[in-house]
Amino acid sequence: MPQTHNEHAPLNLSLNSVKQSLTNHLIFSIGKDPITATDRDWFFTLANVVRDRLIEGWMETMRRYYENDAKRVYYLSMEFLIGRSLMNSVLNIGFIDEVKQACIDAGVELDRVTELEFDAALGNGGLGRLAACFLDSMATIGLPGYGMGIRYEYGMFNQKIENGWQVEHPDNWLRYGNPWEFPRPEVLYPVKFGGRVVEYRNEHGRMHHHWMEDDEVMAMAYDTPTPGFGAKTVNNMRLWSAKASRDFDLKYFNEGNYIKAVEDKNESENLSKVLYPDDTTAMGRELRLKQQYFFVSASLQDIIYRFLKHHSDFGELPDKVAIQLNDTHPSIAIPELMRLLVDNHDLEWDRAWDITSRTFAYTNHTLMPEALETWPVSLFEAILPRHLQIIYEINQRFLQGVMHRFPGDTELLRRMSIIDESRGRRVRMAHLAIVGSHHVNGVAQIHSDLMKTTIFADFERYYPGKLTNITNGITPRLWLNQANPGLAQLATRHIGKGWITDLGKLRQLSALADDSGFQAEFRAVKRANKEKLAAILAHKLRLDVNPDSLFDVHVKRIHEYKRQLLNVLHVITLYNRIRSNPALEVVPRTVIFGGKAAPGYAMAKLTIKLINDVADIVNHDPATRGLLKVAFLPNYDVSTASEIIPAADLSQQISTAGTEASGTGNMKLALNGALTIGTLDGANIEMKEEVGAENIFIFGLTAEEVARTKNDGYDPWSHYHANSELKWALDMIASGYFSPDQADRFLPIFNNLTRDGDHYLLLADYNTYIAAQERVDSLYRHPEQWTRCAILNVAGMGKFSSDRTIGEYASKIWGARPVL
Ligand code: 26W
Repeated sequence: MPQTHNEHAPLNLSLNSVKQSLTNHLIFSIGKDPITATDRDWFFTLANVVRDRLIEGWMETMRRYYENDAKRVYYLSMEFLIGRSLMNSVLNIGFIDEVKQACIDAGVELDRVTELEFDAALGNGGLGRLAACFLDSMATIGLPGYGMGIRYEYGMFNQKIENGWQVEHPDNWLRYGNPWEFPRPEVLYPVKFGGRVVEYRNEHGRMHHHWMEDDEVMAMAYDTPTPGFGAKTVNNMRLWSAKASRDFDLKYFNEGNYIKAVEDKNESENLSKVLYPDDTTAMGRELRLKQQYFFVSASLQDIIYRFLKHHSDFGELPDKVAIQLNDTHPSIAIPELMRLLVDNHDLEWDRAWDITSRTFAYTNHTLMPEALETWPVSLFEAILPRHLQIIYEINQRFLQGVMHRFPGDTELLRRMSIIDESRGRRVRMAHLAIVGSHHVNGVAQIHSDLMKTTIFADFERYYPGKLTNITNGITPRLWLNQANPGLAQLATRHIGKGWITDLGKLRQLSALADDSGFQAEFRAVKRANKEKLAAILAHKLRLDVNPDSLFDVHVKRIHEYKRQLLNVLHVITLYNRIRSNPALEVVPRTVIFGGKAAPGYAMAKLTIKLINDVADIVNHDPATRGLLKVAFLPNYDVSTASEIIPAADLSQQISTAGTEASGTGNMKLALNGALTIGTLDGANIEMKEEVGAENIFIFGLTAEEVARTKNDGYDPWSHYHANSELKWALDMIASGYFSPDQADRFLPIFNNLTRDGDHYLLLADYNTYIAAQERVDSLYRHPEQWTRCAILNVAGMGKFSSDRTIGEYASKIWGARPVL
């Protein structure tokens, strides 16, 4: 390689260098005089200063991987929920002090400027944020990991609350430009759609398939450097944007139809226009399938191009490339790689299949039947006719194997088939992903166990050892070091800063759990964080809350299975107790909700309205004597999460047991010193093991009991009639106590929880939930005991670093190693 890469002017992290860059960028990149520069100009200036200092590490990293011929990991995901990058990069590079000082010297208010960055909200929730934490961990441990996804022009909608209702507003996050991305107009791949398949025999008599597509869209790469902690390794996230293909335009231009050509150009560029804001039901929407194939096809072309730069034998592909499918969303990659190998590179089917199935692995993130993707065969036929043929071939060979092992079991074949014949022929993407992958993992132990015993039980029997568990994690860089500098500095003062890259070190804090001096410091940090959040609530909601009250936090997507309504039933119960007993000594509480509802999910949207209507009544009723406040903080996203989580005392993780695959918010809150009130669901179970049963408030039916209860014929009315406080709360909802302007507004909620069967067993768990909340109150009355417990929660979160998670993927699934 030519050694020309070190000839540019040196950049460094010294204060002088940073100050020089700041002035230079403001003038020469932004084109502004310091006299007229706005805060936004300063944001872009700072972003440029920081970006400059990522690039050398980025290039060095890419060279290092190239020179080592390292095995590369491609994390294919429809979603990357990154949030803001400025402070993350500054902290990972490690020059926060210099940046702060340079800003002071330039008269720039850093805190105000960082607020101007739009969140990169290219994800819905847990699955997308997990992908972002994984990128951070891969870079931190030096693993050659590439994020690949879609550069949506509009990310997750902005949620506004109007008159208590959620209203969605478009997220035009690229409006002022994105300083972190590098457009690569030369990295451009065609992606085809539609048409038909022509079969022919070549001169050697071998059958060939030629796909005569009728649409073509170009995928253009945008690269974003993603630094690990210390920024020794700077990995790449490559997102694809749809551009109209020139050929396609020409067809109409030649016919003289200029307007039609431009219209079609717009249409094909719609592919990367918007993120589907739905993580609850898999709607078989044509545009979504096209988005999936679009980014998968471009990614695979790119992966193969890079592979072929130093290899010629596709047999080596599984040794040089691991592709992780983040849920089934990119699982069209399996037939696509088969197509590329068989149709374009002339490999025999069996050899291509061996290569393909040793390259892919699939992560399942949900057991909920309505979220499992299936596509109508007819839609596939119309958009990806060749892929449908390949899926049929995969399925036929697979079912032959099943038949061979379990002769005569046609029911088994029907259940395991990639094609569901029962509901008007649909392609089951999860089955395709399992058959085409060497490993399939769930995201917490209970989830993986349930995966093996319920939805994928047949596959567990057929492919013993293929299904496995890798418990989720979160990055300590964002969720402690950056979001909670007070607690981070406290930990560092006492145990050193090793925890940032080795979270297990937090265990050392257990020794300080009873130390009154440390307790006081710990409480002071929490108190300061609560004051900051109180100021935000005052500013955004014009709501005054008492920072000494217990901050009870429930933040996550709004979904029936996550049971925000169970929390509301507790709030109403508390309200009734306070009102009816003026002498009652209650622990003052501020109950904080945050989360978005899928735009088409009526029950979730009505839940938001109920929370806001309850807040209206409760917050203004003098009978509460200020002891109870309810707040719905709008537009829960990565940035607001970073403000709320450090201020939480109590973390609500109350999904019906067996429904929340893992949860990751549970980990973030506990890492920031909140105690968990939760069910034995998802990663809560493993958190309990780590912090000890005495330091977590567990309640409710277990997953087994939930299954049994449903089996035995669950009757919500029996709970309604057996518990007067529950009945009272439900009747208030039904009768319009909280909606005096429209008495029947919340009748659908009442009906859902009673007449319609209370699918998520809120009423069955109500009693134990209320009892658990009483235990919370009792403990909160003893600040030393509470603080001890909170410290032990922080100390016990080491397991839940995404560094540990990524280490397990690397060794158990990817066969990849850090390249340092
Ligand atoms: C519309 C199709 C669809 C269906 C499901 C889109 C997105 C989904 C995701 C699987 C939803 C999701 O984010 N699942 C969450 O994944 C987290 C990371 O593993 C887990 O911690 C959560 O428990 C799980 O709900």
